[in-house]
Amino acid sequence: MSTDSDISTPAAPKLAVNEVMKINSRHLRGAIASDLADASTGNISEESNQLSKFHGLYMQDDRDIRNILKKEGKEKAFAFMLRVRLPGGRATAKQWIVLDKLVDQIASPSLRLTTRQTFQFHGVLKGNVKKLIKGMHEVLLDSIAACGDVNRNVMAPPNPERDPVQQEVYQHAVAWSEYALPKTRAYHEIYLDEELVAGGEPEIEPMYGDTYLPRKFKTGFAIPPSNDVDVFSQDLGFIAIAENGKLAGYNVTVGGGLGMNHGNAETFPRLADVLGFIPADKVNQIAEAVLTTQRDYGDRTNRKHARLKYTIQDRGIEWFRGEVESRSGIIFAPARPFEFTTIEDPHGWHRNADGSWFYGLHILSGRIKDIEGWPMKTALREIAEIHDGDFRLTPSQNVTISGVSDSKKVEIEAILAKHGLTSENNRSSLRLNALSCVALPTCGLALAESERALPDILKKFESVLDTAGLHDDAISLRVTGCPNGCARPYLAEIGFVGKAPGKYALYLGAKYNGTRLNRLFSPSITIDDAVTLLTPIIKRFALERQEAEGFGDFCDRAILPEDATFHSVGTPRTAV
Ligand code: SRM
Ligand code: SF4
Repeated sequence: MSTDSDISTPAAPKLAVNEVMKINSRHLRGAIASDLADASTGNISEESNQLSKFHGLYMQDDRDIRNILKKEGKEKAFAFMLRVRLPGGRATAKQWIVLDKLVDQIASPSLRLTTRQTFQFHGVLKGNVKKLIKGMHEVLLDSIAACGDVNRNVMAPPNPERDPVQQEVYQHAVAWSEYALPKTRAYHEIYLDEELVAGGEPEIEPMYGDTYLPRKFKTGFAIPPSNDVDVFSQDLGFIAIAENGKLAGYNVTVGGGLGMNHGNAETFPRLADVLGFIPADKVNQIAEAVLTTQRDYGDRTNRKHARLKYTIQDRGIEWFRGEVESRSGIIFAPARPFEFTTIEDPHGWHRNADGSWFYGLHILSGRIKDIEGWPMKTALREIAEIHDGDFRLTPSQNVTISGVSDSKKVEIEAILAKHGLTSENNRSSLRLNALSCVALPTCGLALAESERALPDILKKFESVLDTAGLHDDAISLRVTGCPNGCARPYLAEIGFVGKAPGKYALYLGAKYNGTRLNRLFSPSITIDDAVTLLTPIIKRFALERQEAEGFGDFCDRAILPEDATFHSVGTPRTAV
C-alpha cells in the first residue's frame, strides 16, 4: 500500500489515496479486525481508520488532554465515535433502553443526537467496539454506512403517524436507505463474528462497485410546508407533493452541500437545483440513477472537489438531468409548485391524525446527559420504560416522543414534571431553534468551540432579543467549530463558523425556511464583539422590519452590502 497522498499510473490521472485504499480493501475489510485486536495501542492504522468509517466508526482522541499527554510522553487518549444508522430518526422504546444502557457501560456518559437524526456514542475504547455493535445488533440497530463514501443516514420528517402522507414518505426514506446499503458482509464478519466470506464466493457491489462513491452522499425527504431536513443542503432531495390529501409524487433536488474551507474559493456551500417531478413509486429508480451518475463522474482525484455539488457545478444541471433520465428511463415532468414556510420542530404536545399524541422535547445541541437540575438522560430512560410508541430524532437534534395514548400522556407528563423538564414554552424561540455541532473535545477538525460555547452565546443574544421585545421571534442561530458545516450554519439567519480558538466567521441573511444561503458579514470575530455588532441591527430589525419579514430577510435587504460574499456560486440565491 502506498503511503504517498496520491498514486499515479502513466495512463490514468492521479487518484486520491482513499481510492486506492478502497480498491485494496476487499470490500471494506482491510486490516480492521487485526487492528482492533492489537492491544498494544488504543489507536488503529490510518487505513483502518478510513475504512472503519464505512462501518460508522471514527477514531478520535480527547483534545482536552492531548497536550498534557504529549508532555508526559504518553499516547493520545484514543477512542471511537460510533454513529448509528437510523433512517428517518425512528427508534423504538426498547432500542432506546438498550442504547441508554450501552452508553453507561461502554461510552462516555452521554448520548448525542445528530443533525441527521441519529445517535452518536463517543469515547468507545477499541476493546469495546464489538461489544457495542453486538449490543445494538440485539435490538436490530447497526452503524453500517453511517459514515464513509456511501449513501448516509437518510433524513425524513420525524412524525410519520401525523398523517398518511407522512407515513408514506417515511416508508420511501427507509426503502431507499435499505436499497442503498453496501452489500459487503465486512461489518458482520468484523464486529459480529459472522463466518468469513472473503476469499470464498466473490462479493459484488451491484450499485456502488468496488470503489464505492468518490465521497459521502446524503439524501433527505421533506414535506412542505416544513423544510425541517434542510432539503436544499442534501446531495439528493425529495420534496413530497401532496394533492387532495394523497402523495402525488416528488420534486427531486440534486447537488446541495455545505462543506467548505476558509479562504479557498474553490470550495463552497451550494443549494440544490430542482430537477423536476416524478411519481411516488419511482424513488429508488431515480435515486440509483443520481447516485451512479455521481459514482461514475464524481472527482476521484481530489476529495475536496468530490461531492455531487461540484460534479453538477462543473458539468451543468442540464447534462445531469439528461444522464439521470437516460440511466433511469424516467423523464422528469416539470416541478410542481410547493412552499416552505418553516424549519422548526413542533415543541410540546400535539395530536396526530390517528388520534394519538406526540411530544416535542427540546434538547440543547442534542446532548442527552444528566446535569444538575436537568436530568434529561434519566427522564428519557424512565419514559422509554413505560412508553409503547416510538422516539423520533429530529433534524434539529431534538426528540419527539411519538404515538402516545391518552393514558400514557398523563404518565409521560408526570415524568417530565418530576424532573423539571416541562418548560418548553418558557424558552426563547432563539434557543428552541439553535443548533451547534459537536466540535471540541472529540472532533479532530474543530478550530473553535461550538457545543460547549452555545449556552453562553444564547444567553448573550437572548438578553439582546429580550430588550428588543423579540423573545418569541424564531430567529435561527447555528454554530460550528469549523467550516465543514455540520450544523448547517450557512442556512442560518445568524451563522457562526469557527476560525480559531475564540474566533468565528459571522454569516447573516439566510432565509428562515432554508431556501437562501447566508453571506459573510465578518470574517473573524469574537462572540462578545459579534453581540456588540449585532445589537443595533437587532434593535433596528425590531423597529423597521416589514410585515412578516424575518431577521434573515431584513439583513439581506437592509444590512448586507450588495457585494457581500455570496455563499453560493453559480446557483440562484433563492432555489424556489
Ligand atoms: Fe459532519 C465531518 C459531526 C452533519 C459536513 N462531521 C465530521 C466529523 C466526523 C469529523 C471528522 O471527519 O473527523 C464530525 C464528528 C464530530 C464528533 O466528535 O462527533 C462530524 N456531522 C457531525 C454531526 C455529529 C454534527 C452534530 O453535531 O450533529 C452530524 C452527524 C450527521 C449524521 O448523523 O450523519 C454532522 N456534517 C453534517 C452536515 C449536516 C447534514 O448532513 O445535514 C454537514 C453539512 C452538509 C454536507 O455534508 O455538505 C456535514 N462533516 C461535514 C464535512 C464536510 C463535508 C464536505 O463536503 O466538505 C466533514 C469533513 C469531511 O467530510 O471531510 C464532516
Ligand atoms: Fe467538527 Fe467542524 Fe463538523 Fe463541527 S463543523 S463537528 S468542528 S467537522
